[in-house]
Amino acid sequence: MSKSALITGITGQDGAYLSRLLLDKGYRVHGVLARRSTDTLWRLRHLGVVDDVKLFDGDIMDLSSMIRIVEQSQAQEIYNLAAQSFVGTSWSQPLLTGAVTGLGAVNLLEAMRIANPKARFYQASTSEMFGKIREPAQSETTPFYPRSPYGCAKLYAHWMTINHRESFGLHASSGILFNHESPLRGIEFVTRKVTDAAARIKLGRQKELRLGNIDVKRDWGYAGDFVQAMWLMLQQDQGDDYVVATGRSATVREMCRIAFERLGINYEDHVVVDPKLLRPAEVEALLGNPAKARQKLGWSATTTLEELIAMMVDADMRRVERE
Ligand code: NAP
Ligand code: F7E
Repeated sequence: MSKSALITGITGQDGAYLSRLLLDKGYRVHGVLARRSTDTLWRLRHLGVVDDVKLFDGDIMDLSSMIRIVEQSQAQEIYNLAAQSFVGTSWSQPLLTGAVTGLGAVNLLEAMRIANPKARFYQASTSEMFGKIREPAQSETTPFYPRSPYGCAKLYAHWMTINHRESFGLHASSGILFNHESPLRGIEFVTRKVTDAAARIKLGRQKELRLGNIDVKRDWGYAGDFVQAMWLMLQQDQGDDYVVATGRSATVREMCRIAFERLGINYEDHVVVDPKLLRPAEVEALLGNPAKARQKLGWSATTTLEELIAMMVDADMRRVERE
């Protein structure tokens, strides 16, 4: 009998890549589909998996739906990827972010404890928990200092995952993932905003690109690499916490240069810094130390920032040309 997995947030960037990975490994893949008035299946369609996954109506904020779905899917592995994941929005909707991104994770942990305590649990934690960094390279032992309602909500979910592991013996793991991107990244995140704009500018559909703070640094990797680390965590004998990162960081400015150069354009001719896009509190610099993931999981990032941005720019060029 093939293994069964349940993914919340299956319609998001990581949910689509994780679905593809698990289906390729022979899993039966189940997902939670939160009701929306617009089409959210485009990523699953793009990767050619929409007909291969079984979707259940539900919402991470609704405990009863989570209990039913955990029961019905009989999943051995449960991946909690559902979140209000855009940091910018978390200041305008802090309570919704807390309910979905924080309490939502606990709903799912409780659903698993009630309906299927033998399953293995993955929590999508984040480098945003490090926020105002306490060490130049952040590892599993670096103290946290979140800087946004999103970071605070994720920190609650992170500690509740550890607490459920220690209190009830659940096989629960938390992946502290640094920024990871792809052609399936939401357009509101800075890499996709830049690669989409570079393509539009190249094709004469747009003239300028307005950004916020372009001197911040991020450790950017490829989502296709990062979902493998999620799976590896649930193959270990014990649940644990792991930093997943590339170990290289670059500024938004540098990332812009790479993207525009791919199309033979100088970013300085088009990028405008707009103070209206600055965040109320900023995470100035992030750099992950993925040594534990390398040693214990045998995982390391294989896609460079240049390769990642090239992949995204090329995909956006094809898409904008078709429009
Ligand atoms: P994403 O593209 O924003 O996907 C978020 C998913 O959550 C979507 O499927 C969304 O459904 C779903 N969702 C939102 N509210 C929900 C609700 N109330 N009930 C059920 N589902 C709900 O995020 P991502 O980039 O794939 O990231 C996956 C997870 O990793 C998130 O938890 C994110 O916070 C975390 N993370 C991401 C990164 C990164 O760099 N990408 C780094 C660290 C951690 P709809 O499609 O219907 O909106
Ligand atoms: O911002 C700066 C912005 O929105 C990156 C999520 O997946 O990764 C993501 O969160 C940086 C920030 O991602 C613009 O101020 C400048 O410093 O792409 P982002 P994020 O906030 O790092 C973490 C790990 C997650 O867990 C989150 O779910 O870029 N920036 N100008 C801008 N950012 C945006 N979005 N738009 C701008 O115009």
